[in-house]
Amino acid sequence: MSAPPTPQRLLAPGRCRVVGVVNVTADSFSDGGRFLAPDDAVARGLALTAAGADVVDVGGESTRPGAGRVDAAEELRRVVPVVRELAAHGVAVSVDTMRAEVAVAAVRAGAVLVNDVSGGLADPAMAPAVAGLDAGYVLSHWRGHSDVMTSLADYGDVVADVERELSQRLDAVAAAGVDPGRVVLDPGLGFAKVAEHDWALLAALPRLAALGRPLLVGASRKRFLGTLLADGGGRALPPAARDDATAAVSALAAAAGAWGVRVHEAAASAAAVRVARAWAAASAAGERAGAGVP
Ligand code: PMM
Repeated sequence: MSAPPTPQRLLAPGRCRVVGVVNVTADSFSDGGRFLAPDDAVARGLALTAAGADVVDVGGESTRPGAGRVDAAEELRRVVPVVRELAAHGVAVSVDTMRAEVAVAAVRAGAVLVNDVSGGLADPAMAPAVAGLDAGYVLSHWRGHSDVMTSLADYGDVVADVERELSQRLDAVAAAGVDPGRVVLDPGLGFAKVAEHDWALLAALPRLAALGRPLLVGASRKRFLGTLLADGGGRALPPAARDDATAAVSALAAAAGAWGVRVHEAAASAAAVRVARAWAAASAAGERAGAGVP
């Protein structure tokens, strides 16, 4: 059993990482209730790792549209034992939380990445807390909690607005002491976004990469894939049937240079990012040969 990678090694440029999701929740939109028992959550994390996940993202609070919040004590109770056990197995663990208190406890239990979908906005203590931790920080674009976010999907130019708001948050967390070199940015697909916003942001990954930080893409099983693949009667494809489309996004996100893809099923996305990598390597070799470079 090897030790989990350091945050520096985890964030180093190179191949696109597969971040497997373990929701220790009763009400997440695609897997709520399946992994609420700690043993089931740990087994799921190990299965994701065996299927090719580089990181396992453990969350104790659902962020689906309309969801209410769980209290901090319950979130800690759900998350910390699972993080500790997976880290003890050598798994690189990320903690999906908006609370500083949970982030600190999870890193003490062995997590190497704090995944904050609120980008530090939900808890003013988050950025100062992360500044004191030896962990990476995923900063997502976010405008408000799940109970109100649908009403906040109002943009002039979604790409320009998300780019500006991410950049402002990056500056804010840096001002609170977080080393920007430890930050991964995430466009926050589905968070105060409708389908056209999600597609526009995926298409703009190269532009968002110009913010100078690695990018994480969380498209897995999201609504915009369900509506794309709706049946003839206009009924969205259900979440559990969206994994093929998710893997297609993983290939394209990896080809666009994403640092990572956050997914509920790891095997197909792990294959997809390897295909993208082989394709990119062959393209680069072809270009060198065309230019006469040995
Ligand atoms: N989406 C969900 C939860 N956490 N974290 C990041 N960084 N990016 C995301 O897009 C994201 C996230 C949505 O809920 P789920 O856990 O049920 O997929």
